[in-house]
Amino acid sequence: SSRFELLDISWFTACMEAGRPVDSELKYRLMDAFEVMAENYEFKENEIFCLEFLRAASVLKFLPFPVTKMKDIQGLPCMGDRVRDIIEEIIEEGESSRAKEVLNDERYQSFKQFTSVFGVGVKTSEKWYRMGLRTLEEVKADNTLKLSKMQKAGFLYYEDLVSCVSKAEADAVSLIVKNTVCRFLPDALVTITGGFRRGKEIGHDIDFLITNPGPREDDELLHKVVDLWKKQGLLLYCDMIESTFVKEQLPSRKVDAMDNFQKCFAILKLYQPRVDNSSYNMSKKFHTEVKDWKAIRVDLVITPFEQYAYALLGWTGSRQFGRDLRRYANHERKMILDNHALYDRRKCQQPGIRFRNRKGCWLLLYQTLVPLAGV
Ligand code: TTP
Ligand code: MN
Ligand code: MN
Ligand code: MN
Repeated sequence: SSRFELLDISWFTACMEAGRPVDSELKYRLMDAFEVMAENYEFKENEIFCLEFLRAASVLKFLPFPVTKMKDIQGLPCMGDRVRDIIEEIIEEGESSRAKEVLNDERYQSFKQFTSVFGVGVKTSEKWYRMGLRTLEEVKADNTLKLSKMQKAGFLYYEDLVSCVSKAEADAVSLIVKNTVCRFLPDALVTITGGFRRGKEIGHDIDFLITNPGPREDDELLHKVVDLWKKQGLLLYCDMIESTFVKEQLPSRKVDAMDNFQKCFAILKLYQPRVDNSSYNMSKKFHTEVKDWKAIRVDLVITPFEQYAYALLGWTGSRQFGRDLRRYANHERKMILDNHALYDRRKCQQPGIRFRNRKGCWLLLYQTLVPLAGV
C-alpha cells in the first residue's frame, strides 16, 4: 500500500524524504483552481469546503513527483470527490469549468474587490453586496455607508496596501521596529515572522514578534513604541489589542484559534529614497508634492519569554501549516498546541472532569507542558 496513506505530518515527512517538491505547469494550474474554489467557499462562509480545497492545494504543493494523470494522485490524503472532479477536468480539458464559473461570478468578483480593502471581511462584503453594491467605486461613492476607522484607513492607503511589501521594505521596517523597541527595552528580541520568516520574497504585511528574555516584562512597551511613532509622524493607523490572557483559561481546541497576546495591527509610513528624478523635478517646477513614502501594514505581537517558542511557531505560519500541526498534535499525539504552549492531554488524569475543574486543570496542564525541541 502507499506510504501516503499516513496522516498529514507523517505524509509531509515522507514527501520531504522522497525528494524536493516537483514544479510543473499543470500543478500550478491545479493549485490556482483550488485556491479560487477555496476563496469562493470562504466568501460563502462554508469553512468545511474551503478547508478541503486549501488542504488539497498544500498537498499538491509539496508533491515530490509531477501529476499528469489521475493515477498519480492515488492514495494521497485530502483528495475528496469535489477535489478529484476538478483534477480530472483539468487533466482532460486543460481547465476547470467550475473554477472558471467562479471567476466569472458577479458575487465572487465583488467579494474579491471588497475584501481587498484592509478592514473589510466577508461580513461587510455580504452587507454591501446585499445593498446592491458591486464595485469599490460604488462603495466609495455611497456616502450613506458608515465605515469603521480601520476601513477608512483601508481606503485611504488602498493603492499602497494592495501593492505587495518587498523583502527590502521588510528589512527597512525591521530596522525601524528594532531601533524603537530597543530604546525602551535594550535586551528585547525582535523577530520577523509570517511569510518573510518562511523565506517569501513578498508579503501583504510584515509581522513581528517581540519578547524580553529574563524576568523583566513591560506591559507598556507596545504603547511606548506606537506613541513614539505617532510623535515622529510615522504612524498612519493603529489598532491596539490588549492581552486577553487569563491564567485560568483552558487552551482553545479550535483549529483556527487566535491567541491572547497583546498586539497591534498598524500601518506605518515608510520613507523611500526617491528614484524617479524626473517627476521630482516636474513637481518642483509645478509646485506639487511627490509622495516619498509608502504605507505598510505591520503586525506587532508581544509575548512573555516562556511562551515565545510557541508564539514564534504559530506566527511563522503558514496558516495551513498551523492548522495541520494543531490537528496532528490533537489527533495523532493526543496533545493540544496553541500559540501559548503545548499540552499533553494524556497526562491529565480523570478525563471526565479535567475540563470542568478549571483552575486545577490549568495547573495540571502547565505541569505537563512539553517543550519543543531546540527552544
Ligand atoms: P499573516 O500575516 O496573516 O499571513 P502571512 O504572513 O503568512 O502571509 P502574508 O504575506 O499574506 O502576510 O499571518 C501570519 C501568521 O500568523 C499566519 O500563519 C497565522 C498567524 N496568526 C496567528 O497565529 N494569530 C493571529 O491572530 C493572526 C492574525 C495570525
Ligand atoms: Mn504576514
Ligand atoms: Mn495574509
Ligand atoms: Mn499579519
